[in-house]
Amino acid sequence: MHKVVWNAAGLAAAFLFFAVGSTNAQQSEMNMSGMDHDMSTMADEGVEHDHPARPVDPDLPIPSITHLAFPDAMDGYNVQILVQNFTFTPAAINRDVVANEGHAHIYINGVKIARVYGNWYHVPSSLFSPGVNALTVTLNANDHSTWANPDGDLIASTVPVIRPSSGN
Ligand SMILES: [Cu+2]
Repeated sequence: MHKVVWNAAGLAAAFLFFAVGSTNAQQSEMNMSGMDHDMSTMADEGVEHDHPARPVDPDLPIPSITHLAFPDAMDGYNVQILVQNFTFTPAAINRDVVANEGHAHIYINGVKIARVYGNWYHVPSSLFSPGVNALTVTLNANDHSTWANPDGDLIASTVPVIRPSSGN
């Protein structure tokens, strides 16, 4: 099973500071109960159903991803995607798969909202549900399959994002 794992510190930071760092499935096995567990399950299902997992080449440096969500002064969040051992290659979309290259997908609560060709993306608040949402970013190959670690975990990160009750 692919897992998107939550980080307790990240969840707390979402409430306190609004701009939060992502968890990395490779680094965190912290398990929490209740709401965040439900959200990670939702995100996980959406990712799995949309695009099959594709294992990375174990002989190359393993790609990794984290992301940050900064509240935008006008609306929604600006998402900064930080990758290692990975190159965004939008010109090669839908062409042959190349190791450690491709693009990203963004999901809210397990539902894909966009294909992303670079390090920044704006998500309008209208796409979020009221309250806490799971904002997930995956690394994808040119054929849209989702890159996975040799152990089978999707190369993805998830942060909790709050849609304030006053926002629309
Ligand atoms: Cu894609």
